[in-house]
Amino acid sequence: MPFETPSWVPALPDIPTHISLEQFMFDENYGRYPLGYSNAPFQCGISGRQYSFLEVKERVDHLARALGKELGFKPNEGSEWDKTVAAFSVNTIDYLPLCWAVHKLGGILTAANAAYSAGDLEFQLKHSGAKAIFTSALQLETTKEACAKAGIPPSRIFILPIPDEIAGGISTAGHKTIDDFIAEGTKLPKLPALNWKEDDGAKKVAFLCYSSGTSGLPKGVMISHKNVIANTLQVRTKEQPSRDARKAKHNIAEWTENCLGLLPLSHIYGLIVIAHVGPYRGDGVVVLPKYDFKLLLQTIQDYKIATLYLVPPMIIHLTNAKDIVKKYDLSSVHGCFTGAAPLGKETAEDLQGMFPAWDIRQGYGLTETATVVCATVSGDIWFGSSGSLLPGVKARLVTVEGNEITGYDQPGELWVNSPSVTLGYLKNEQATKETFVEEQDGRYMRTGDEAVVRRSPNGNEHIFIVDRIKELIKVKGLQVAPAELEAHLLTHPAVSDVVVIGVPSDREGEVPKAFVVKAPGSIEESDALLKRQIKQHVEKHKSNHKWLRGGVEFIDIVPKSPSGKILRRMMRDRERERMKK
Ligand code: 4UW
Repeated sequence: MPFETPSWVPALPDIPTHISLEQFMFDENYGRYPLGYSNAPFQCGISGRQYSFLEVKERVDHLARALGKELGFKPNEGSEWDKTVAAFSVNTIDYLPLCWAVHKLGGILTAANAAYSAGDLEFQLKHSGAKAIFTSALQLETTKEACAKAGIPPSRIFILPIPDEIAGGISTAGHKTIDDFIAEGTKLPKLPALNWKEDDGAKKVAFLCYSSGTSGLPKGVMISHKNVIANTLQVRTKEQPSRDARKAKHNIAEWTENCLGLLPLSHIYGLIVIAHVGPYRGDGVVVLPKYDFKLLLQTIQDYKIATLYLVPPMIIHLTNAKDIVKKYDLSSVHGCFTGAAPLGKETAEDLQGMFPAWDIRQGYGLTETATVVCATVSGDIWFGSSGSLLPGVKARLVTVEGNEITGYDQPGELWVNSPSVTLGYLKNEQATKETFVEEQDGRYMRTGDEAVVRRSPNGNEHIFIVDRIKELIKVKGLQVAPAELEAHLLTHPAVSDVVVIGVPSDREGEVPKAFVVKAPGSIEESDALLKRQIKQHVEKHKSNHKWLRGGVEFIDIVPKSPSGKILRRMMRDRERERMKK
């Protein structure tokens, strides 16, 4: 028997499957907060620029008209795969309007991490078959380099504007901006609505986000319109009772608030939890394009932010900087939500000591489950726990031998069934088959995470993520695939074999470390020089968060199974033992 959602969680409403995400976000028939009363969905935390929800609706409409004309995309013609547009930008208030305009055309938005190197971006552009790209001034050079290699002409590189103080004077002249398109769109005829039938939204892809899954290189996760609609409704439904309680406590009829849009909107946490759930329930997202600690504190104070969405390294930053933090008025905050990597119990307690009134909550999820599987909610918080299951989710715990665990406190791999479980990996049937499995009671995603279920003092079943079985490394909550770094390191002449693992880091959660077997010819060089060269080989070609901050160590042999598979876990356990000493 799988684990299920507690009975006190309200039932999930019907999930519409004949509409696109854009319709879901703007049409009041699907349960959203009334458009006219919503906060501005996105407001720039630096310039203060914002548009009301009704204005955003118009901007999306005009953008879709002009973009459709420019790229030859029509809402009801051609496959969504021929209408893929990439976004490669720091956070801006235009990021989501761009996504929704692409959806209005029946297309796919592929979101690339703004920290990507040209090589990383080139891979995603080629793999996704993107036909055009929107980028910001900061990423323009990298975009040009990647597009030249991926066959996207300069005329298809468009700009998402960012505040001048962030753009640092970089010129984007010669490239159309989103505002140019919107101005043009006001003069173009209205587009026909999408003519989707029941279930089309369950099959059509809205977002293509990249994740390495349980092993290997980054893969394109096909996220349907239904997946995102489902997760938005799942989170909203589970949180509704605590929001209603807050409304009652403050004796107000309506409740909208500001939340923090600092985490990358290109990552599933930002894209779904922050940028869809927030605006759908009428909240405003205060968007920040970069992580700067004092700017963050100032923004919380100035914009009276109520909900913080953070990752554990940022919480550690807060608890390590008590003297700075207390100079700011953070009294507007009532909730701090964290996920993407484990938040230690001690850190949560430390933060609670600083802010006794805050609900310090944790959510767990994956790109492949678009997004949240379980989360703690106000009134049911247990530090260390990732909370109980969202409505519509079933979970199994399975041992290495394939036996199902139905009791408490016994670890097993977490398998998840949910309407938000995605369609699979693009052009990778093997990985899709291994990761998404049909069981008698539905389709499950094998998460590659080890979990236990525990019963809380108030009788609720909570999920604790206790370890990672899969290869993934999480640096500040962002994915790094060891196999990608290993393949790259093997191209260095001094490396004859290599294994990369994640090692703990206070600042970043985890960082990659390479264990290298030296190539015979390279033995002459000094170890220090070789290590530096190997690190630089990564720094030259890979995004900053993939750099070997855990160091390089030389070893004689990479431990492998008889079939040649790297025994990564053995390396990791060995390293953990060494660090304990
Ligand atoms: N504890 C331990 C956690 C946790 C975790 C994720 O890059 P992806 O594919 O996706 C994410 C999703 C983040 C997220 C999900 C749900 C949610 O509520 C929230 O907001 C607070 C954020 O990061 O990486 C997925 C992998 O990240 C690890 C785990 O290994 C998972 O398979 N992970 N959340 N609370 N580990």
